[in-house]
Amino acid sequence: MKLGVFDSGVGGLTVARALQQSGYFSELLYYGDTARVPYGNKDKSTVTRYALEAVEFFNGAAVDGVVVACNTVSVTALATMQEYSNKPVYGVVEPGVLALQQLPHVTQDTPILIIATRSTIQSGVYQQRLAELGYGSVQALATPMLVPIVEEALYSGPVLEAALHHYFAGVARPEVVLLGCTHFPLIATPIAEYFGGVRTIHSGEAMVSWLQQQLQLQQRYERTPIHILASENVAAVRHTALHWGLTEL
Ligand code: DGN
Repeated sequence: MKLGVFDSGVGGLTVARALQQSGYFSELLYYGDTARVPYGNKDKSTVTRYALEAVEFFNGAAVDGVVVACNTVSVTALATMQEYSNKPVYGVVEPGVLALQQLPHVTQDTPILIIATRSTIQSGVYQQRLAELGYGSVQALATPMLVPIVEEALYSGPVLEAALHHYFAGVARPEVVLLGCTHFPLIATPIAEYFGGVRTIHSGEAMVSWLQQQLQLQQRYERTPIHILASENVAAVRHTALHWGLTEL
């Protein structure tokens, strides 16, 4: 199975890495809209317009489905993308929710913290979904500053520590942190350690597990080459991909 992977920039590379490492896919085609990143603070109509341009691109590409490797796009434009796409489009919200449901020892009273961009938190999509499923102890927090921190490769050290303190100082200790932004797996360990060791949910790992279950994937491939395209500065995206552990570029 060949998959398209769409993101506003480089964050979706964490999802692409999980897809690549899973071995379930024969090929990946990544498209990052680096010319217009970040999407996290843009309004719904703008994000939807950009997402539809990505649909147009993938409609003409030789892939069997498209993963939306961005939470901001998934909460804003997934249904519209599905409407206009000529192949299945998979968003990261349902996989993240399923990963939470399948995490051992999570009950409806387990304290859960969702962190994401401002758009994702303000959309209320995760909060509503978890409320529907009966989770009663959910906090949601916009942590937009963590996106440029990851892009600056500040995966540890004083800048990250200050940002974590800035956002989390007043937050009751959760047991699970749902990383509702595809940049955040790169700082999952410091986030978990800030709270004294908690479990984290990553969009990429969640997507692999969800696709495997939904599509009953069984065949494994020895290699999963990834082709990387971007609306601007593709060399920088490829550089980040290598830095973040993708291979077969
Ligand atoms: N990585 C994106 C997400 O998962 O929402 C956010 C990046 C951005 O566009 N600010």
